[in-house]
Amino acid sequence: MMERLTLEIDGMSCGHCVGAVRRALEGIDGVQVESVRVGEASLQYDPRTVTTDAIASAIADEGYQPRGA
Ligand SMILES: [Cu+2]
Repeated sequence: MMERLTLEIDGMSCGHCVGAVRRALEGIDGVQVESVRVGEASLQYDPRTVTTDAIASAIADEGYQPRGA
């Protein structure tokens, strides 16, 4: 069963940021990206495979600051 998650993300400003966040999310097992735009990402994830903390960490590793995870 997939769960939905929408993250607000600080520090994104342009298409490069959108691409970086999308690539980071697409690289996580158990994550299905729905949409990424400046300041926000929506996705579905499998809680048996991945935690919201791991998802937030992957975004933080790219240099952006997720909120609400
Ligand atoms: Cu940018």
